[in-house]
Amino acid sequence: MYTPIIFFLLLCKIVYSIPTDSSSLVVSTTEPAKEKSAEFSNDLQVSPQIYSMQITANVSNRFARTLITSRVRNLKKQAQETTFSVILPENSFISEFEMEIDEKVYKAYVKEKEEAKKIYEQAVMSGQSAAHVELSARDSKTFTVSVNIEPESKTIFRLVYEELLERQVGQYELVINIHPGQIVKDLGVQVNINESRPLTFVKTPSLRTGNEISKNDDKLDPSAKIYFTDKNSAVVQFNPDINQQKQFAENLGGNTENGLAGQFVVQYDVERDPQGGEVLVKDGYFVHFFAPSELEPLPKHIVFVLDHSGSMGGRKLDQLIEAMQNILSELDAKDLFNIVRFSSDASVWDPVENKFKTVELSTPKYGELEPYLREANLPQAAEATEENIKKAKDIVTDKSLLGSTNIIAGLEVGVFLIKRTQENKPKKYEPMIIFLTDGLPNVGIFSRDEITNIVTKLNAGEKPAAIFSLSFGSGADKNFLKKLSSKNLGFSRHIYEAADASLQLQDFYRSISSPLMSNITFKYVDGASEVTKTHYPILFKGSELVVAGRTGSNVDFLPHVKGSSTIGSVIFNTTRTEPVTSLERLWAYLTVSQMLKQRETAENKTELTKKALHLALKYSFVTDVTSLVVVKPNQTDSVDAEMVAPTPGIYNNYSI
Ligand SMILES: *[C@@H]1O[C@H](CO)[C@@H](O)[C@H](O)[C@H]1NC(C)=O
Ligand SMILES: *[C@@H]1O[C@H](CO)[C@@H](O)[C@H](O)[C@H]1NC(C)=O
Ligand SMILES: *[C@@H]1O[C@H](CO)[C@@H](O)[C@H](O)[C@H]1NC(C)=O
Ligand SMILES: *[C@@H]1O[C@H](CO)[C@@H](O)[C@H](O)[C@H]1NC(C)=O
Ligand SMILES: *[C@@H]1O[C@H](CO)[C@@H](O)[C@H](O)[C@H]1NC(C)=O
Ligand SMILES: CC(=O)N[C@H]1CO[C@H](CO)[C@@H](O)[C@@H]1O
Repeated sequence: MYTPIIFFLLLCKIVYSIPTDSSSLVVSTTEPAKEKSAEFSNDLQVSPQIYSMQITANVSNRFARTLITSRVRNLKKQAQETTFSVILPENSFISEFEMEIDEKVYKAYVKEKEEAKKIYEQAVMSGQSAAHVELSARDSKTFTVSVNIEPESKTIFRLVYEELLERQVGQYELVINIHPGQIVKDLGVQVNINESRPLTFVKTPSLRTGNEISKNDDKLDPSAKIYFTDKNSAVVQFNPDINQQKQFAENLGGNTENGLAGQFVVQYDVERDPQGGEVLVKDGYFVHFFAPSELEPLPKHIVFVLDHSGSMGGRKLDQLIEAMQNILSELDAKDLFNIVRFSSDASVWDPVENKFKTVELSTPKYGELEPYLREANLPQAAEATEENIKKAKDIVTDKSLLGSTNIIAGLEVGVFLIKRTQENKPKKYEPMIIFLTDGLPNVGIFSRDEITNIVTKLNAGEKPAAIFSLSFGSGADKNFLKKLSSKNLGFSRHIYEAADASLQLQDFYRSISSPLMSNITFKYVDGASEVTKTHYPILFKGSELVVAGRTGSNVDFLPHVKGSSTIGSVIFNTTRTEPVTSLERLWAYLTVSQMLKQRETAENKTELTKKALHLALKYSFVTDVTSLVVVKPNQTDSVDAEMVAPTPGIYNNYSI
């Protein structure tokens, strides 16, 4: 979900951003400052000039706090409008924003959403017009504010956002979007990494557009400076001068006049604990990082449930075929797999005859097909032998497509295949379904809630399959897939319809291809409280599980981790480290994020909203339940001065 951010700037501006899937951003503002006549100004600079943009990020215990400082000056002899726009990672929360105008600082406050919305609507009624700003990057959200700058004066914007870096494929990645919209004389990024464990590497890969996965490209090598201050700390600096900014802009496919527009990325990892992970304790808070380094991947039974309806035709199908060629190659020799296709019907790949066999359903009663499917003698799961993989690679290139999208048929057959393998094979296989669709169900069962309920019920055996859903392009319902996966031990991903779709699919597969442990439970001693999620269905190689909480007065705080792995059921001990910085905000961030995620799919959101709101206000996080309010000078009657000074208590009223 994106966070709409509401701004109230008295007298001059209101900006209400509604980030959309497709990337355009709606911003409503007042009329732009009137250009009087050019003769008043001798300089050729049209818009206000950003003469400095500095971005600093402190990363400690994988928690990043990023500050963007943008200094703008208006060289003209009349007032001009300037827009401060920032793209930030989807999972981050803005926590501070201020503007400095004529040496006076105007600080924004985080407010309950409805409250902020009322002010916004009030202002809209007083007549604001709308404008569009194009700014986009995948998995991101945008923050925009516009203000007038007085003639020959300066304005400084400062924005802080925070996020917990997620470990994927063996590394943490801090992504910094740089989009000043013009060449900036003094442009710099500094990242300070301070970890509790030794750093194994720190890298700065090629700059990215943020919209396509690209290979490393020498022309986009940021050539950033990396200094190791000690074995746990490093400083990364990137200071492209005017010429380099033009060069990068061009190589990223943009207009050199608009300056650098792309992502600067820092990747790193830390030394791992071989077993239970490290527990950091400080000031009554703890954080537990768990990524065991000595486990073998579990064998898996993976069922691909792939949309083969008419809408997949053309480029999307070509990309899926290309991705499947690589994904199939990466299966482990110990794995089992099935391929199910669905369009108007479902069909199952038969490795013996190497063809897809349609599951004939005359008058299907979905949710109760099991007796029928048992009779139908569906093909067995294939072992991931070289021969089977070769056949599968060949058969998936078949491009015959049928009209409709029978999602329930595909999923019910997929869940059945998992269940049957569990009955037939005494050896434990980690059950996984990869479900990909580009559209809405339009045959079989239409109701997405009903499909979710049926599949969840069918999948509720002793060892349910983790269902990973992929929405391909804009035609699929992301919320439905999110709910389906979150109720079935998995998660969903969006595959953007673009030239690199096949790479996106492969990257996704790589992140889940090696399950190391299942049924993982973190055990904490008495006294630990307000602990985040402690049970996880699966841990993948290269990722990490993070649990945070409060320790109370217990000083000998050493938790255990239980779970199943290739060596059977294990109980891991942990090691304890003293962190370099406070853990409180990390704990608050993780707690609020998990509550908001749970809230997305909860039937009754009341209690979760209340709890998330309480913490978001306390720690000043701009989230789905809170908004930012800034009051600029020159107040008018249309606003209650209470909005300027935060009065805790008043804004705890909320409505859904
Ligand atoms: C980073 O840490 C330094 C030293 O602790 C501090 O002075 C600076 O304000 C921090 N910057 C951010 C963005 O938090
Ligand atoms: C990194 O940690 C050291 C102590 O180990 C501290 O002195 C320094 O200020 C920290 N730097 C940042 C940026 O937090
Ligand atoms: C998962 O673990 C819990 C205890 O840690 C155990 O009671 C349960 O039976 C396990 N479930 C499976 C499917 O192994
Ligand atoms: C964990 O510690 C306990 C004693 O504190 C010990 O008996 C047990 O063997 C340890 N487990 C592992 C996996 O090392
Ligand atoms: C949701 O839960 C709250 C209490 O947690 C309750 O007061 C409210 O009636 C519930 N709403 C619905 C629609 O069930
Ligand atoms: C009513 C009021 O306070 N007006 C002020 C608005 O701001 C300008 C300069 O920023 C002042 O000159 C006005 O007096």
